[in-house]
This record gives sequence, C-alpha cells and structure tokens, in this order.
Amino acid sequence: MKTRVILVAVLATTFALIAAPRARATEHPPTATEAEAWLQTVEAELMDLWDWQQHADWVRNTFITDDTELLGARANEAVMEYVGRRAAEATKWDSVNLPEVLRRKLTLLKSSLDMPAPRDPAKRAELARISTAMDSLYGKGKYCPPRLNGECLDLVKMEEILAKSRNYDELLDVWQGWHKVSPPMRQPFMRFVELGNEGAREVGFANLGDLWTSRYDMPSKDFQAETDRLWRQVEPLYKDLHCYARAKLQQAYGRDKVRDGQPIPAHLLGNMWAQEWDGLYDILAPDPGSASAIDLEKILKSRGTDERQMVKYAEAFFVSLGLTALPKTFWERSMFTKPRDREVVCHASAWDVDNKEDLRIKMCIQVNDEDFTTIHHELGHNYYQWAYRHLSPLFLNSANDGFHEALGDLIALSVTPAYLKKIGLIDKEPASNLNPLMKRALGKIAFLPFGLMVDKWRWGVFDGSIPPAKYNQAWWDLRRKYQGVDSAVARSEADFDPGAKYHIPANVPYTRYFLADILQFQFQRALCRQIGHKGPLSTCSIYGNKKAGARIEQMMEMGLSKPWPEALKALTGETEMDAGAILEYFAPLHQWLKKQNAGRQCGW
Ligand code: X8Z
Ligand code: ZN
Repeated sequence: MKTRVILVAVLATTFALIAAPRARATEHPPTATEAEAWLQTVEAELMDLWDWQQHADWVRNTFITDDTELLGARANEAVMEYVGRRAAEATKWDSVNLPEVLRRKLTLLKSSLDMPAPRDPAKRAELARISTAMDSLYGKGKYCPPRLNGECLDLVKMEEILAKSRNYDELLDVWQGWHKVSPPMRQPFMRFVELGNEGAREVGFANLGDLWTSRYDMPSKDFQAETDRLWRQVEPLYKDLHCYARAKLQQAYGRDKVRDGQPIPAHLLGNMWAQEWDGLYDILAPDPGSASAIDLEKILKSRGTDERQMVKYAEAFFVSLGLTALPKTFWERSMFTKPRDREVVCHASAWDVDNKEDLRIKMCIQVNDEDFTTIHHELGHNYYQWAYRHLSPLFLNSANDGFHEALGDLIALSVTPAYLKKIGLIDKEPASNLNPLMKRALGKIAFLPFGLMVDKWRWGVFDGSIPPAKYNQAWWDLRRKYQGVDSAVARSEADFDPGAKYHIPANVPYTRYFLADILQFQFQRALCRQIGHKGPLSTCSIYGNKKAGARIEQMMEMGLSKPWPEALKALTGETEMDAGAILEYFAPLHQWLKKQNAGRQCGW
C-alpha cells in the first residue's frame, strides 16, 4: 500500500510537468475517435485515483490524526491535480462535433469536483490542506461547559440535549457552546473560497457556485430560478407550520422568550440548526396523550434493539423490494457506533470505497427515531451506488445530486404505522393519521427553507455578493428571511455560524437536500399510483412491493448517464420537478394547521 501511494504521487507530479499548458501544434483537428480513446484512459486512471482517495479518506474520517489528515489531503490533492489537468486538455474538443455520450463525459469531467484546485501546485496543496483541516476541526469539535467541571460534550451529546431539554437556559448554553467551534474556521474558509473560485475559473466557470449549479442539465440561472419556483409552491405550508409551532412554543417558554410576529429563537426548535423539528414532537403533536403517538425510540429501546439491528431493519426493507442483501464486507467494514478511543467524523455518510462492491456506512448511531430514518437514508446511497456500478466511471453517480439524497428518504416514507405493525414493532395502528403526519412534517416541511438557504448563502459567498466582512450577517439575514428563525443572543463577525454546520467545513453542496425533499414525494406519488394504492398518499407503503422495487432500480441503474429529466421520467413519467406531490401528501395536515391558526397573526 505504501509503495503504491508514493508511486501515484510521483506519477501525478511528473504528468503535471509534462502537461504544462503549452499549446502543441496538432497535425490535424482533434477527432471524436481520439476523444473516445482519451476518455478511456482518463476514466481508467480516475478509477485508480478515486480508489486510493476513498481509502485514505475513510481512514481519516474514522480515525482523525495528524497523519491521517496528511494522507487524506495528499490523496485529494492528487485527484484535484489530475482532474484539473485533464479538464484543461479536454477543451481541445470544445468545438468538435462529438457523439452525445462523449460530449456528456467531457462536460462532466470539468465539473466533477466539488472543489477544483488551481493548477499552481503550491495553491493546490494549500487548498487540500485547508479543506481537510476544516473538516477535521468540525469532527473533533467539543464544548466543555463550566458547570460540568472539565467534562466535555461532543456534538452527538449536544444534539440530544437540543432535542430533549426544555430548559431555555440550558438550550441556549449548549447552542452557544457548539457555535464556538467555528470561528477558527473563518480565515481558512475565506482562503478556501479564493482558491476554490480560482480553480473553478481555470476550468471555465465564473466561480465555484456557478460550477455547482452547472450540473443540473440547464443554465445555472435557470436552475436557481427553478429552486425559487419550488420554494414558492411550498412556502405557504411552511409558514402555517411555523405559525403553529411558534404559538406552541409561546405556551412552553412564555411570550417574552418567543415573541408575537417575530422569528423563533433558533435554539428552541429541537435541533442545533433548527433544520428539522422532530425533537419538538411532544410539544407539537396534534393529540399528544393518545395512543396515536408512536414513540419509536421507546419501542426500540424497550426491545433492546442495538445499532446493528437497526441497520438490519433498513436492509430488510430494500430486500423486500427485490434488491440484493448487502455484501458481507458491508457488515465487517462499516462504522455503526462512535469509537471511544479515537476522534472520528460522526456526520453520517455512505461510501462505495472501490466503486464496485466495497459498500459501507459511517455513523455514530443513536437508538432513536431520527437515526432509524437516517439509516434508511444512508442505505439509499449504498443501493444507488450498487445499482449503477456497471456504468463507466464518469457516470457513477445519480441523475442529479438530489436523486441520490432522495432515494433512501423515499424508502423511509414507507415506514408508516401499517409497516411498523407488519414487522411487529407496534401492535396496533393509531386511530388518526394526523399525528404521524405531523411527525413527518416536522422533518420534511421544517427542513425546506434551511435546505434552500444554505447554498443561497454559499452562492453569494462564491460570487462575491457576500464579502467576508458580511459572512455572518448574511447568514442570519437568510435564516430570518427563509426559516423565520433568529439567534437569541447577538451575533457578530467575530462569529462564523455557517461553519457550525457540517456541510460548510466539509464543502458538501446543500441544494441537493432541498431537491431531495421535493423529489422523494414525487417518486412516492408515482410509485403509489403505479401499485394502485388507495387512500391518502401518506398512508402508502411500498414495503414488499417488487414492482415498485424494479421501477426504482431501473432509474438507479441509469446513474448519471442521461440528463436527470430522463431519469425522473423513467420512474414517474414526469419530466419536471414539482412540489405538488409534497403538498398533496401533507394536505390533510395543512387543512388542520389552518384551522389551528385561525385568528393568529402568522409570519414574521
Ligand atoms: O447530511 C445529511 C446526510 C448525509 S448525506 C446524513 N443530511 C443533511 C443534513 O444532515 O444536514 C440528510 C438531511 C440533510
Ligand atoms: Zn445523504
């Protein structure tokens, strides 16, 4: 292993020297045949580099040390070098008439990195170092409250407090404590923006945000307008949920803490980022005392279900659809629980380490409802990866990144009371569907504005309309505008609150989750129609339905080989993203919310 790592690094540097951008006279104009042969080499070399990078990154993520950081950064650097160089070479076919599949591959190659690096080796190395360091800083983040005399809380623990405590001061203390992890990221992040933008410009984009939004098979501006269109469709439902939640929080915390007509304090919504409000279910359930409130956490704990068994439940769902059981190595190599003896990046992720069959998930699973859902989410990634593994390397991805995020969530939508009864986790289905629907809305509807605003912030940062001196202010402007939440304590540019959200230091684009939130309901509506479900959409479960499974697999097998509207069509018959399905799903709850809010002054 060691010899191979060094060898690849040496080769990468040598290639970089040979391929310095010097226009070489060609005897004839570049041809399609040459492009095809060239792509074959590039794809083979990419597979090899990815393999190395993924192994290095897995070790860093599951064992953060100075050494694994260095190895991870080196591997990233090599991939950035390779893609940057090859993307520059690819421009020679820019005005050549190419078969569609070759053109698509060349386009994908140029935008394949979330973080393209400048060609300058020193800057590239700096970018790789910075990004790895920011990610690890987040992973190691802790808060040691004075009241605990030296005992420190990690994020898993703090998230649990945010979800369960109803003590205003304790919540605020933990919220502020966690947000101290990110000020040290501000300087590196600024530099990361400069370098990432430079890398994006070198492969032909206006800035890094422009590169990210170029991946949706339409002009960047049109895509951004699409996200606004979808948001306008769902905004009234969000505002009604917000209005109802605010009123209930006023009852719990008092009108001096939760003010009429004002944004809700961000630390009171049961989640560190106020992005999903499931934690507040006990306060917000339409009928909290009745048997119709299913407490999955309590059920799992009372049965002694452990983390591994939770993953087994999720796997069994996929198998019930006719998909294969996960490979043996998945169970041997995955990380399900937080190790006690080392630092790890706990944020859940799914991996296909060799892009063939080395599937794994990495999570610090808690036995609770939220993680039961997250496990389905992660296995959705693994099953997607598994389905498209036969494709050529540049097509090894989902139709757009929202599809990847939507798949496992789609499956989790079928975790209905009827399903829980079928697999023996509950004895009796609740009389009313309103409680489960509220629970779902606290995850899905509450999430929508957050899913949208994170990259609205980053797009602004990358295009310069949000300068470093306004990083924090712009973040809170967007949180107020879209989510209707605010910080209860004054924030300033000495803070860097965006950095307290994983995807900022880890540089993971975020619009994908907003799209997934819309798409998963579109998928569900189509599948439920196809299998002839009768009754409200929210009561449909595709569990055990091989026909639905085959349809999903058909779409997953297409990977990234076709523009996303074609993949959407394969599953749903539709070619546009449409929030009509999520609205249909929650229509009964929306009616109910409107009644509850009668006479209330909603909005902020
Ligand atoms: O990051 C994730 C997944 C891994 S792709 C756990 N999610 C977003 C988040 O946690 O902020 C899933 C929902 C949104
Ligand atoms: Zn995901």
